[in-house]
Amino acid sequence: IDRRDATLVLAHVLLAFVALLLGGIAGVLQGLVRGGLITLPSGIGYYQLLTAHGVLMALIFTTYFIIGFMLSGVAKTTGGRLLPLSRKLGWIGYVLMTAGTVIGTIFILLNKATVLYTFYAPMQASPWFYIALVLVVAGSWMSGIAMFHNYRQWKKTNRGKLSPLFAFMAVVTMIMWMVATVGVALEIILQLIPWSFGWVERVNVMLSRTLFWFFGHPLVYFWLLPAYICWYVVIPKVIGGKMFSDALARLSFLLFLLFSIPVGFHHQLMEPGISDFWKYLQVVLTMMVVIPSLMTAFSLFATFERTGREKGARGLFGWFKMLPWKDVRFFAPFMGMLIFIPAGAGGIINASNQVNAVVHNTLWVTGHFHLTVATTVALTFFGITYWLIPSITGRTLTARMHKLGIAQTIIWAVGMFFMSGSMHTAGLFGSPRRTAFTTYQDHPDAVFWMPYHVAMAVGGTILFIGVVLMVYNVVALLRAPKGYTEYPLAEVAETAEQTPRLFERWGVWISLVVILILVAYSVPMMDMVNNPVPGSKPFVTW
Ligand code: HAS
Repeated sequence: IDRRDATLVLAHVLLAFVALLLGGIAGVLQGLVRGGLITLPSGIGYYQLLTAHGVLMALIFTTYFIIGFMLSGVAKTTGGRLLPLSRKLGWIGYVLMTAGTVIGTIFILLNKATVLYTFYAPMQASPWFYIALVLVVAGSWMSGIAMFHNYRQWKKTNRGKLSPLFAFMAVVTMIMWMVATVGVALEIILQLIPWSFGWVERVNVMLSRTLFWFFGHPLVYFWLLPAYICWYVVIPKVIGGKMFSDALARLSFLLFLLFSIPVGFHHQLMEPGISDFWKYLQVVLTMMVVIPSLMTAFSLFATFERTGREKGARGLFGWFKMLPWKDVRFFAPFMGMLIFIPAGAGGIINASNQVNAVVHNTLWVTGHFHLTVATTVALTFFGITYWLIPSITGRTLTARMHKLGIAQTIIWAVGMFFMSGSMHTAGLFGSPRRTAFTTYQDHPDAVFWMPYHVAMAVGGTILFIGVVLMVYNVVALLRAPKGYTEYPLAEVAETAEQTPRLFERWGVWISLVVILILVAYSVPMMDMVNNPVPGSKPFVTW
C-alpha cells in the first residue's frame, strides 16, 4: 500500500501494542491480588487495576488494531491507497482516539474512573473519563467514514462490478459499529455526563444498562469480524488454496449486521425490569447470531479439506497434515479458531436463560471472554501482525520470526488453558467475577475456590510472558531485514457460485437492521423510560 497509508496503519498498530503492554501489566497484577499472592501498595486499588486492564485491552488494543488493519485492507483492495479525504479522516480519527485514550488512562491512574470497562451506573467516574470515551468513539467514526469513502469511490469507478471482499467486510463491520455506538453515545451524553457533572442528581440505571448492552454485544462482534476477515480472506491464501465461497462469506457478515445488535438483553437475563417476553425474543435472536459463526466454521473446514486434497491428501483427515504448521501466519489464527469451538459453545450456554442463572456474574463469564476476545481474537490479531508490519514497511518475515511467533502462540494457549480453564471451573462452583482476594471470613466455599484462583494467577503470569514476547516480536518485526512480504489475499475458488447483487443493496440491509432493533427494543425501552425507579431521571430534560 501507499507509504503514507502505511504510516497511518503503523501508527494504529503500534499504539495497539502499547495498550496491550500497559493493560497486560495491570492484568497480571490484579490476577496476583485476586489469587492472594501479592498485596498492592496502598494507594493502588484492585478495581482500579482491573479497570485499566479491561479498558486498555478490551477497548483500546482492539479498536486501534481493528482500525489499522481494516484501513490497510481497504486501501489495498480499492486501488492500493486511501483517497486524500480518507487519509485525512483516518488521521483526524487517530488524533481524536489518542486524545481520548490519554485522558481516559490518566483518569484511571488517578483513581477517578474506577468503574471497570462496562462503567455501569451508579458507579460514577469523573466526567472527563466519559468525555474521553466519546473522543475514542468519535475518532473511530472518522476512520469508518474514511473506509466508506474509499469503498464508494471504488464502486463509482467500477460500476456493476462486485466490490472487493475485504472492503465489503470492512464496510459491514463499520456500519454495525456505528449503529451500535449510538446506544452508548446516548447513555454517555444524555445520562452519565450530566450526572457526573452534577447537573442531575440521579440516573435511570435500568435504561443506562440497556443502552450499554445495546452497544456491548455488537462490540464483541466488532472484535470478532476483523478476525473473520482474516479467516475468510487471508488464511486460504496462506495455506496455498482458494476461498470456498464469496457469497457465503458476504452472507455471514450480513447476518452479523442484522442479528448482532438486537440481542443485548442476553447480558441482562438476570435483571428485573425487563419482562420475560422481550428477554425470550432476544434470546431467540441470539441463537440466530450463532448461525453465521457456524457458517464460518463450515467454510473454513471446506477450505482446509479442499486445499489439502488438491495437494494430494487422502482419507478422511489427510488434509489436516497438509496445513502449514510452521507458518505463524497460519498457526496463530488457527489456534484462535480451534479455541473458538469451546469458546462459542460457552457463549451458547450463557445465552440459555436457565443456565445463565447458574453462570451469570461468576468467573465462568470471565473465562468465556478470555477464550473469545483474549484468545480467538487476540491470537488472530497477532497472526496478522506477523505479515502486516513487514508487508507495509517493506521488510522480510524471517524464519526466526516464524519460530518466535509460534513460541508466542504456544505460550499464550498454555497460559490461557490454565487461566480460563480455572475461571470456568471456579465459576461453576459459584466464585464471583470482579472481586478482590477474599475468603469471605474463611467460608468453606471460598476456601475451596482458592486453588483455582492460584491457578488463574499462574496462567495470568504465563500470559504476561506472552504479552512481553509479543511486544518483543513487534519490535523485531520493525527491525527485520529490508525486503518484501506479501499482503496475502485469497482468490475465490472457480467452483463457487455467483454472489447475488442483493448483497450490496445497503438500503435493504440497513432498513432490516432498523426494523429488527425497533421490534426488539422499542417497547421495553419505553417501559423503562415511563416507569423508572422512583425518583430517578432518565435523561437531563425529562
Ligand atoms: Fe459472549 C458475555 C453469549 C460470542 C465476548 N461475551 C460475554 C462477555 C464478553 C463476551 C466480553 O448470552 C462479558 C461481558 C461482560 O463484561 O459482562 N457470546 C455469546 C454467544 C456467542 C458469544 C451466544 N462473546 C462472543 C464473542 C466474544 C464474546 C465472539 C468476543 C469476541 N456472551 C454471551 C452471553 C453473555 C456473554 C449470554 C452474558 C453472560 C452473563 O451472564 O453475563 C456466539 O457468538 C458464539 C458463536 C460461536 C460458535 C463457534 C464457531 C466456531 C468457529 C471455529 C471453527 C474452527 C475451525 C478450526 C475451522 C458457534 C467459527 C479447525 C479445527 C480443527 C479441529 C481442524
